[in-house]
Parts: sequence; structure tokens; C-alpha cells
Amino acid sequence: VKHEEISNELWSAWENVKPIPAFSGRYPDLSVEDAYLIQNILSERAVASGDSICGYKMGLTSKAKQRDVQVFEPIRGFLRGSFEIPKNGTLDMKKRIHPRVEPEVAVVLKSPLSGANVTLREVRAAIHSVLPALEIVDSRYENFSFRLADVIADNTSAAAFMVGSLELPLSPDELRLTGVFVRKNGRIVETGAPAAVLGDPFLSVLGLVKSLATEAKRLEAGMVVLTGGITNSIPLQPGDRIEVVWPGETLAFEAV
Ligand code: 0L1
Ligand code: MG
Repeated sequence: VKHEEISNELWSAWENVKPIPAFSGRYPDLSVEDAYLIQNILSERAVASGDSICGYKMGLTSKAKQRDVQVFEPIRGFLRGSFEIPKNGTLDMKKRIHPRVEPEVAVVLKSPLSGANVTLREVRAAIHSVLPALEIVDSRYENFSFRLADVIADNTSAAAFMVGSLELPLSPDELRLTGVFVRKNGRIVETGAPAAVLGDPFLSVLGLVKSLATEAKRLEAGMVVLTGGITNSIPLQPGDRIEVVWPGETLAFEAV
């Protein structure tokens, strides 16, 4: 498979805000391994262009998201420093193809995590804080239509994210049942709780560390991890105002 060629097409789709057909149609034997190689080329290119890798994201860790896109396996992508949007900021729709927003739990690390044999206890000990977050996904594929290898190659549709500052419970039992809802233009459109994320968002971090270990990579202190969409993602149009409401903190932005 032509890794360079596919990564070039994805990079151009991103830069030119122009969707492309999924690759699995053209390359039926595109594997998950190929897809992560393509994703790595994109991350190297992002760094070469002056951006940083500030963390990672897990995708498709909830049943809601899996059903939404008909892909039934958790996947990993990288977060670029330039992806972060400030609280109460705006999302520039001219730079987006067909963006959607989803509520997530973010984890910030105080110490590195690595290795295929990492334990949940080690994950908990490495966590600095658990924070409310939202992710903007924006598939580079036409009609948000793709298969597993396509979406991995496309850096799991990663496009932007926002992280709050009010810490959520560190105790897994409490965190699981801390509710969140999403308001779009004043009306509640989705409700959920972190239990939707593999039953425990820290398991998402565990899976991420194991997945990175297959490439001899690790999570560094200070990195942000998005653990995966809790609910279905919500399509955005210019003029939409989104509020992701957690107990004690609301993350809001306006699509312009
Ligand atoms: O949870 C996620 O971030 C999913 C990423 C891939 C699927 C999508 O584009 O919604
Ligand atoms: Mg997500």
C-alpha cells in the first residue's frame, strides 16, 4: 500500500477543507497496521510544520459512538497543540468540512506511562487530573463514511478539543455516574455519563498505553488524553451555540 500517497491525500483534504472518498474502496487490503503507519506520517508532518503533539485521544470507546459510525473497535489518534480551543471561544467553520461535537472526559498526566503490561493501578497513580472536555471530530471522508482502517489513517477524525478546569471525581465509582448533557442552541440534545466509556474512562487510558507500546511509544507527563465520546456526536452549523454541561462547569463555544 502506498502510505505516503494516502497520507498526502489526507493532509491535502485537511488543508483544503475538501473531503475525499474513503481509501478502503480503492485499497481493499488496507490493514490496521498500514493505517497507523499512515497516521504516523501525518503526525511527523504536523511536527515538521511547527506544531506539537500535546497528547492522544481514544475514539469509539462507547457503544453510542460505535453504532453511530458502524465501527466497533476502539482506536487511537494524536492531538496537535494547535487543536486546543479556549473555553467560550469560537470554532471557525470555514476551516471545517462537516464538524461534529462530542462530550468527553480528559485525563492529564503527572508522570509518564508506558509498556504493554501497564496496570490500571499504575494508570491511576500517574493521573494528575480528570477534567471535563469536548472534542470536535471532522472526518476527511465524504459523508463521514469510512471503515476501521480509513478512520485510523485519518487520525480518528481528530480536529479540535476543549478542556475545562474543574476537576471531576478521581474515584472511578463517582466518575462513572457524574452526569453530563449537551445543549445546542438552548435545547438539550444528548445526555450521558462517563460509564459509557468502556465502563470506566481509565480503562481507555490503559488501552491507549498498551496500543502505544506496540510502537514503543509512551505517554509523557503533562500530556492530555481524551478518553472517547460519551454520547453520539452532534453535527454543527454556523451560528450554533454549544454548551457541554457538567456539575459545576460548562464548556461552551459558538460555531462561526
Ligand atoms: O470518538 C471519537 O473520537 C471517534 C473518532 C472516529 C469516529 C468519528 O469520526 O466520529
Ligand atoms: Mg472523540
